[in-house]
Amino acid sequence: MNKLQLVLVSILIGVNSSVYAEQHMEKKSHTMGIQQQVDKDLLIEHARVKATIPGVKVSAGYFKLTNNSDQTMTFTRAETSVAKFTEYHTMEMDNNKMLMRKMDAVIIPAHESILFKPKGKHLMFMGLNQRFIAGESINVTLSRKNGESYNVNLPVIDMNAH
Ligand SMILES: [Cu+2]
Repeated sequence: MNKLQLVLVSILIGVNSSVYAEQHMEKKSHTMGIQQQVDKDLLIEHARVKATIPGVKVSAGYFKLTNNSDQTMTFTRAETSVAKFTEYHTMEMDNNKMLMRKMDAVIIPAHESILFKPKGKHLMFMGLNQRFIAGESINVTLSRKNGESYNVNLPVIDMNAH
């Protein structure tokens, strides 16, 4: 995301915050707690991805992933047809700046969960082929190092929602 796009996003968020806050309250009850049992071993909860405005080619996805198996799961790839690049990112403070960094692997120990959330770990979509419109959803394939992959569905939420 370049500087101009960041400014545009900030302006939009600032101007419409009260309207979006109301919509968020409503939407929240719909998206919170939704569970997708992707596989007998993998549960995804509260999955969502941020809507985009025209011209913005990046977005971020969040969810809670639970490994219900007896083995460590190591995710190394993610793909979707609607973005050129999909990466696992983390956010870290560096000299008082939040920096995003690509994670080569996301490791979930047996019977544990990992949380992707705003200002934390996220699934980064870059080079979007289309706008992400609130109310629609996108399909993403999460792949493990051992070759196993899982199809998950991420509902698109307002860009001000969490
Ligand atoms: Cu990122």
